[in-house]
Amino acid sequence: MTADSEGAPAVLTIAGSDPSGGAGMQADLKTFAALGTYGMSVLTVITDCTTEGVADLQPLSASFVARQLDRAATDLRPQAVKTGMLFETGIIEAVTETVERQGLSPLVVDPVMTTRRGESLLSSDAVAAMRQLVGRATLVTPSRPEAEELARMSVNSRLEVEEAAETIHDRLGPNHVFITGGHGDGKRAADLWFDGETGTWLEKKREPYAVHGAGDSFSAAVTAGLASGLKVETALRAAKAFVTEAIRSAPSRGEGNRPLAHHEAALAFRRALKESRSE
Ligand code: PXL
Repeated sequence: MTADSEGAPAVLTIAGSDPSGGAGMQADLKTFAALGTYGMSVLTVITDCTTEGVADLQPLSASFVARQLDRAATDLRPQAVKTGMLFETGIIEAVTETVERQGLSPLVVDPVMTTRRGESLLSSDAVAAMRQLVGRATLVTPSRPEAEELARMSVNSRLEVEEAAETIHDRLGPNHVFITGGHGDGKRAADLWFDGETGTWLEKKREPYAVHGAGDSFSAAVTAGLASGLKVETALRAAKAFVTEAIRSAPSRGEGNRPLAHHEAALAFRRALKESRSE
């Protein structure tokens, strides 16, 4: 047996850098480590970002992103892959082509388009390429505004969240759709999971403060779960428990929104796994 097969599962993120450490690649790698997986990362964009938001960004060339991905995935085969901020058409197409050629799976696509403050993290002509990538995903995890863009409809009620998930599934072709913050009534954080047949709401209490990097950390936690061999449903439920606890224990840090407490939340993920095993 090789050392690889005995070690922690390898999991890869293709994402942008957030120097404040709360979102993007940094959030993904912290999540992977907290959940006991071996994290790998392909950098797409360097941002000038703090807890107060993204001030500027510089994308790498699409060919260099593709080369990093090709070589990293050949050297250390990841057991699951997620995408975060890809920013422009060239990078999205290069990632789509390489993921396909390398047969990288399962694939979680977090179709990063905007921050919670509404800052754009995707160039306006890149939505078409993003829709193509979403079609290759095992799971896509849009926020409500991103779901509106992908489904090309406005979403203002639970029923419309359900319709948007079905539309994304049927028109674009991912196996599972998970819309985060799908119902913003203030008190509950309610997300919708659609598996191609049934929509299921996952709900937890919402904290009364804004956080930085919750969507990234959630999709990273699901990807770590899939790399560890969990079924999609088990990975989603454990990731929701993880991100809820990482938000609950987030101390105020910096001038803006709170970055999450990834390490404090690892136990919540493991507890959720135990619960799903005993059901
Ligand atoms: O949370 C979205 C996001 C993704 N990736 C990077 C970011 C952000 C938000 O700030 O900076 C690099």
